[in-house]
Amino acid sequence: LAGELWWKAGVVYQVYPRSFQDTNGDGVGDLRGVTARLDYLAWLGVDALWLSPVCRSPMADYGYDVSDYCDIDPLFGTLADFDALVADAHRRRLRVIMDFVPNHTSEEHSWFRESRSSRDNPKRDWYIWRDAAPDGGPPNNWISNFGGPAWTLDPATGQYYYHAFLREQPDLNWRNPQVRAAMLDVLRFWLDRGVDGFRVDVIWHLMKDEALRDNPVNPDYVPGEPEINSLVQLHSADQPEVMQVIAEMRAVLEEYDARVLIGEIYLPLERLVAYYGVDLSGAHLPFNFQLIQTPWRAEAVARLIAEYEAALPAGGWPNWVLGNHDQPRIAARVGDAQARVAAVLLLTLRGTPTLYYGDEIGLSRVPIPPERVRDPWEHNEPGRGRDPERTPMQWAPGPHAGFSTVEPWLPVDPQAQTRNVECLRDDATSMLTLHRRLIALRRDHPALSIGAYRAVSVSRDVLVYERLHGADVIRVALNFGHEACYTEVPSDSGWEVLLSSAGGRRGEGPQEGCFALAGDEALVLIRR
Ligand code: TEU
Ligand code: CA
Repeated sequence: LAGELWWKAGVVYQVYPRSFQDTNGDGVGDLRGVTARLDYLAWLGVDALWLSPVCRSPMADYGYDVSDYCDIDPLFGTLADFDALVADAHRRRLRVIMDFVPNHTSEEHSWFRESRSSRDNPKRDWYIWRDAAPDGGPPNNWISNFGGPAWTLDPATGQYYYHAFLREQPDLNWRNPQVRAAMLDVLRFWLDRGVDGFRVDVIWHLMKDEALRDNPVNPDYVPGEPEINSLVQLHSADQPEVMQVIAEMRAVLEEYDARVLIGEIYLPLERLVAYYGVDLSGAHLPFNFQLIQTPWRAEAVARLIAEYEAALPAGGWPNWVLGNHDQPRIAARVGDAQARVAAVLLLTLRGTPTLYYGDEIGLSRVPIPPERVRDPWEHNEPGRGRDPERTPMQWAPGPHAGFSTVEPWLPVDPQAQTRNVECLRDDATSMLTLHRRLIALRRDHPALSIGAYRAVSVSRDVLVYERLHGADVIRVALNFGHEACYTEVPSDSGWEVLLSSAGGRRGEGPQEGCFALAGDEALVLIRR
């Protein structure tokens, strides 16, 4: 796929490097492990891999706390390993997207060490330092996304610093031009090394209210939800000034050819689409997490698709996400059977799909015994931890599922003996085969990758839509229910099954103008 089309027509695959493949026997995945599995990704048929952070980090938040943006953490390997990964990926026509974490650094970054060393240090203003409130408490009421206060008092200089996440993750001050220049240089550093784009962490957080006003109390807060939701994040995120920052990042990418800017944004639809920017000067793909946040019902999903399509700015390219390293896995949310329907949905909607590693083999919530909890969020707010969706990839039966030769950093799924790539790859009805076929269909039929979207119908359980390109019409019928039913097709043309989520049925035609849909089955049909 040439030019900018690659990120429109292609499928992005998220690799969580700690959990993909360990090659040096320390129980943690590494860059050589990713390289060793590139043949698998090429076989699966994806177009790009997005690597969660691999830069130098004390790992308080597993790499989302960077202490050196221009080096690889020794746990993952070296810059030479990274270069080899990019070269090997490109040889297989796979693109590499890096995770860029610009909102905060690690507290161990040299910039923060300098900044905290004294009130008049030249880097003091690189972070957000404020005096205590008159009562000695924090400067405002903002709360950390991981629970607890978002301000930590630094006794040495007697001021508080702001952190939207852990205290080990101080927020950078993006209002400071030196910070901007230094961070944009980080983008160039990796672009020069050949990366094909960035997924920008919490991009909607970069700018905060200049006066740091208190956030209003959320009247709809339900106790038991994450504490962050007890306030409306009116002043701590999604400020209009952030658009200028994103446009500056985008301008750096425009110095190179065919690179992609993806933004991580958890906001309601109407705000999300603002991140395409004025005249599309913002993110190419503001991550669309709406499928994660919408109830798994045919009508709700139909409404969501319609609203999203309607909200997109002219020329803005859509995208869809079912899961990532922060969210319960799709199979855990909707069940194993419906996860197949979800795969068909993700890979046939209009827009770039992002597939989370392991979802293609049907990985679900892996139980984590208390003594093996790794995510700090779980310690702050029990039940919120993200370890169950970050467990090792399952490659083969046998010890540690072929991920490592030693006990991995997180437990392996108890079902790994049968749920693994080796066992599923030649099984015509497996989840893995389903994914591979869907991805192949997208390649074979431009209607599926770049075609237009047309809603057809929705009933209580069945959602039907079409994808159109030139004279080609592909119709998708998804049964969100567990009961068998039928889906009608217009009788003026010949229709046949391209794919069933259950396997088989290829080439089958309608009977009396209908295709039977088993419970939890999705069909992809083509008009001949
Ligand atoms: O996540 C940002 C973020 O908002 C999530 O923590 C979200 O609030 C939560 O998972 C529930 O929806 C990004 C990274 O993806 C995450 O892994 C990091 O921990 C976080 O930023 C801080 O860098
Ligand atoms: Ca390792």
